Amino acid sequence: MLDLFSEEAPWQEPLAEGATILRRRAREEAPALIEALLAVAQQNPFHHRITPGGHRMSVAMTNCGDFGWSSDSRGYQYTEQDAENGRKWPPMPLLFRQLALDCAREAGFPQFTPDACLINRYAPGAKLTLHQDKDERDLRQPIVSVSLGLPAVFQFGGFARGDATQRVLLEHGDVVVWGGPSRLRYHGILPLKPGDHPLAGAFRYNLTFRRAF
Ligand SMILES: O=C(O)CCC(=O)C(=O)O
Ligand SMILES: [Mn+2]
Repeated sequence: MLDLFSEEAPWQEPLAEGATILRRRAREEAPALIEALLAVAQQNPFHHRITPGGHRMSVAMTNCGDFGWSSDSRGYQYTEQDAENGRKWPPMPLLFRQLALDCAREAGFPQFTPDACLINRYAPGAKLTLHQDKDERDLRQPIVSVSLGLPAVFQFGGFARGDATQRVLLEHGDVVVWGGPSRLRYHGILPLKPGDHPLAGAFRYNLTFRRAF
C-alpha cells in the first residue's frame, strides 16, 4: 500500500517539563517491532490481569526483559517470572532496547537503562484509567512509551488524580518519554475506537520501557 507519510521525518512536541512526544519516531521500525512483540506473545501470551480491587483489566498484557509488571489480588509488582505460568519473561529484543535508549537520549535522559518492557494490547473499548507509574525503585529513570497500530487518546495530567489533563492523540509510531519533574504525572488511555490498521489489525499495542529495580 502506498503510504504518503512514510517519508515524513519525526518531530518533537513538548508536553510538560521533562515530558516529550517524539512524533512518528518509531514508524520505520514499527513492522519489526510488531513482529517482535508478537513473537514475545507467542512465548508468553497476553493476559487480562485482575486489579487489587478485583476487576479484570480491559487491556491485555505481557512483558519482556529481566522483570515484568503484573497485577493480582495482592497488588502490583515487578517479578522475574510470570506468576500465571511460573516461567521467566522472554528476553527484551535488541531492537526494543536500542529504540528505548535512543528515544530516552533524544528526550534528555541519556542515562536510561531499562530492565522491563510491559506490552499492552488494546482491543476496541479497552482503556487504562488515570494512574501513576510508581512501582519502580529509581524514579530518576524515565518512562519510554511506544504506540503501535490503531490510534488512541492519551491523557496526561498532574500529580493528583483530579487535576486537569491534556488529551493528545497518539498514532502509530509515536513515542512519549516522561521523567524528571513529570515522572509521577497521572496518565491514561481513553477507550479505544474500533478500526483496522494495516499492520496491527483491530488492535493498538503499546510498549512501555521502565527501570524496575
Ligand atoms: O498505552 C499507553 O499509551 C500507556 C500505557 C501505560 O501508561 C502503562 O502501561 O502504564
Ligand atoms: Mn502508565
